[in-house]
Amino acid sequence: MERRSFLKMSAALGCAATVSGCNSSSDDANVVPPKPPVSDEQINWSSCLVNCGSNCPIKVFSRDGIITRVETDHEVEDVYGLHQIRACARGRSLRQRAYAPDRLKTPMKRVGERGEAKFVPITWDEATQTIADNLQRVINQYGNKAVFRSYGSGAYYGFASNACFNRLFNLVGGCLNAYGNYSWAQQMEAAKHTFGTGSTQGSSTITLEHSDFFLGFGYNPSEIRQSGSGEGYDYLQALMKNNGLKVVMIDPRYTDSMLGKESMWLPIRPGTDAAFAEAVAFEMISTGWVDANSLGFINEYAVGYDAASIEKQKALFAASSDAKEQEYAACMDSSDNYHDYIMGVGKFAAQGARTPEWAEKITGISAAYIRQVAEDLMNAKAPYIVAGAGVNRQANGEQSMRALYMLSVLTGKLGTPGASNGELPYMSSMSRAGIPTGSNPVKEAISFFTWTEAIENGENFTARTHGIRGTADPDEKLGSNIHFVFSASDSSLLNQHAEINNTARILRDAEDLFIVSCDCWMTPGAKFADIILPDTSWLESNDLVNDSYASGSLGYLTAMSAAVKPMWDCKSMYEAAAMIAEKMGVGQLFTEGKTEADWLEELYQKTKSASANLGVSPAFPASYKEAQKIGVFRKNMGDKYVALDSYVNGGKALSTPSGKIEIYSAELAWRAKNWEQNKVKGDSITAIPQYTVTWDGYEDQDAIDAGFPLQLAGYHTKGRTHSSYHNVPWLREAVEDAVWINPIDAAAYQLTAGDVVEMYNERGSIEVKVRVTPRVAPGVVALGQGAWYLADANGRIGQSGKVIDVGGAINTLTRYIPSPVAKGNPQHTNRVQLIKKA
Ligand SMILES: Nc1nc2c(c(=O)[nH]1)N[C@H]1C(S)=C(S)[C@@H](COP(=O)(O)OP(=O)(O)OC[C@H]3O[C@@H](n4cnc5c(=O)[nH]c(N)nc54)[C@H](O)[C@@H]3O)O[C@H]1N2
Ligand SMILES: Nc1nc2c(c(=O)[nH]1)N[C@H]1C(S)=C(S)[C@@H](COP(=O)(O)OP(=O)(O)OC[C@H]3O[C@@H](n4cnc5c(=O)[nH]c(N)nc54)[C@H](O)[C@@H]3O)O[C@H]1N2
Ligand code: SF4
Ligand SMILES: [Mo]
Repeated sequence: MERRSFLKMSAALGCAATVSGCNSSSDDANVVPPKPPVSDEQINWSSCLVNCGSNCPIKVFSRDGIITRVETDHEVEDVYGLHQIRACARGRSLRQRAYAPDRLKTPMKRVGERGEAKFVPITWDEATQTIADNLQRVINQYGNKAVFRSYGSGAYYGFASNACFNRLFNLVGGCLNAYGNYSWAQQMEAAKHTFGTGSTQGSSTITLEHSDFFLGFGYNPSEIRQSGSGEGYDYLQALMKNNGLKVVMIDPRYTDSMLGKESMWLPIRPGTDAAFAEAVAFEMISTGWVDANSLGFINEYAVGYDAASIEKQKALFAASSDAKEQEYAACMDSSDNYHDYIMGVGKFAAQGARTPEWAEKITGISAAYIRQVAEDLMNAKAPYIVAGAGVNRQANGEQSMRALYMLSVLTGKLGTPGASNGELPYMSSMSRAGIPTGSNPVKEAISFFTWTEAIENGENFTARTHGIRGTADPDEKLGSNIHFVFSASDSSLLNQHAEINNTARILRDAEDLFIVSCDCWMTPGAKFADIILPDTSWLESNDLVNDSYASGSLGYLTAMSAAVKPMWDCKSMYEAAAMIAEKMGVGQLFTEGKTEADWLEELYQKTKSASANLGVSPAFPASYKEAQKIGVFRKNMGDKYVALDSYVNGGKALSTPSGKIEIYSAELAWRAKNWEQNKVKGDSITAIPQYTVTWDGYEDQDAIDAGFPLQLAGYHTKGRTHSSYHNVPWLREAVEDAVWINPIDAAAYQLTAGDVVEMYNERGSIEVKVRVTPRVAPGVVALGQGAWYLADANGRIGQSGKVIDVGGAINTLTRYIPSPVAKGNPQHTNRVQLIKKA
């Protein structure tokens, strides 16, 4: 019998689902059956609000103010479309996380050296007064550009989110802005300069049912979108509907998105996807296929395939009255065209053609397989190409992404249902009103990744040197270093940012730097704060949240209600920001005289009217309080977006400078001439996509000569969402933190499963266990990112000359070098060496 039917039947019989408690003998007729232990539990709806792209609802059971257990959503029949939003193992461990021994219980101030983790408890009054005083002092002394709220993707609240601190800053003159993100920085720039999009306008996952060939680069929805309603589930459903679909996966690791669902796995060396794409392009062009099949499409919809298309666009720009377009024309050079580059003719004669044999040596994938993929692409009527963000999180990941996007252009099938352009699949989500942040009087923005450098040298940042935005000309300086960092629901303060030893040095050495951390747990970054504010956890919160950004075709909204009162001396981010605002004389402006309940009612009503015609199930009730009783509202958004449909079939120009697909980007040609480049190997910008040899890449002979023979690929593991959930013992048991090594390499290093190694490079040393597995390409080792940095208690120094990180954080090994165009994070580009520990 199915569990559901058993439950239904036992309920109908009026007895609990515990079989032993149900006895129908007549002797017992007057005996009240013992109550099942669950009967007097209170039920509340909460949500898991990490940055994994879903916000799964969580059903919280409590008794007498104590959380007894949590369950996932199984409120509706599990029929695809309006299906159950089942939480993954992380969400299901939320009770452990809420009651973790390292919960921050009271505000604290630093008494030791920064990073030493010596704190004493203080009152909320003292904590918020100290923050207010220092914030005002920094603003008076250096201006609002010296104030920065660091990244913070740890809690996707609607109301009591870290946006509350932006609201506060904007009331006192603003703070330095940041553009870009750790997830997609390089690909956002690549997509913008190719398609005029933001990198998430690929065809929706469910349109895969119309495809006849799937080509995925670093595409791993089964591990990164684990929610029962996420992209991973949509992907499975599409594969089930389209049983004959040929699926080729290209990844240095054999991921859970494969496990038999793929037709072919091609283990590629990290950072070499552009070489692979160029060899496929060579096959498509050199066989005459492009001329015969797609040249018409390319000529009509794209600029840059050949010299003539570039000359034509150059003439249009030269004749424009727009000064910037005239500058573009002056930079454009038609000898830099894609055809000549791939074929190794004209300007590129010396470098030679991008043949499969050339790419085989770089990628590790045989020429025969490269030809096979090219063949499949040429034969496909609706090829669906998608590149995951692991490909972009590389030194010059911009080039890899642009090179992969090119393949979709060469097929000439864009706009056909079932085809896609290489971007991440488009997914809509339900709208939800959040706390208004007001507007920021400060206009300048740095790249999110450069904040540590901006502590030391922000005053000298310009657009030309660091890609800052919001200044009048490329040489105008930002004019201030960062002196105040507010880190809220954020571990980028240390653990999630590149090169931990460098970050720690900067935070320790900064001359005048005040740091606030607002978190729920004593994280590695919180140890560097001057003041720590303890936030309430999700299970203690009332809030309103939507389905986040990658929840697939199902949209949903959860009206969260607190299962238990704020524990210890914790307060929400809204309350914390309101207290600081009060101390800075803007308390009334901040709260507008409203209570938490008033805000939530207002935001609920706004949300409700924005979705009035959407037809959510069940319908939204009149008040927020009633909505909290219901908990979850869902709507099948039915995404059927086809990439570039409105351009190819609807005649709507793209928002690139030319209005067309840009194989040749005039803006990048301009930046190649005007931006500072070539500070390190691979730091270069080119008008057309080109495979680039980078520092710590496969072809970085300097790093190999320096003693680092293995490429280290990071990945997002099922055991955590970034650093979130690291402190849950169940998850540490379920997903072992071990570095994957291929049996060929393991034999060379004489390693067997379970051995402990020191993995190191010039940036640092970590100690980790080894997992020997053919699921990783030879010459590559792979480690899940997000483990918490922990310096060895005895200060043991590793081969790197740095204290060994026994926590095993991959960012102890990553390098701080902003990428050329996006100034983004290259955290998957690393070279390392291993030694076995005795
Ligand atoms: N379980 C879990 N889910 C998560 C997260 C998490 O931490 N844990 N984080 C969330 C967030 S914020 C984000 S941004 C996304 C991240 O999602 P992604 O960026 O897609 O995740 P990654 O694991 O970094 O990379 C995906 C795959 O790319 C492969 N890869 C790495 N380098 C290369 C390369 O050079 N070429 C090719 N072809 N493949 C490569 C990796 O082996 C991996 O299997 O995941 C989200 N979901
Ligand atoms: N080497 C390497 N580094 C990476 C990546 C990689 O692939 N490799 N991925 C990058 C990516 S894609 C991303 S998005 C970033 C993510 O980096 P972060 O945005 O820093 O994400 P988390 O590590 O999840 O940290 C979130 C923090 O929020 C805290 N938190 C959780 N719930 C609450 C709450 O209710 N209130 C408060 N106040 N705090 C809370 C958690 O304890 C944690 O400290 O990491 C990046 N770093
Ligand atoms: S980590 Fe993501 S998939 Fe897992 S429960 Fe939380 S929101 Fe859902
Ligand atoms: Mo991310």
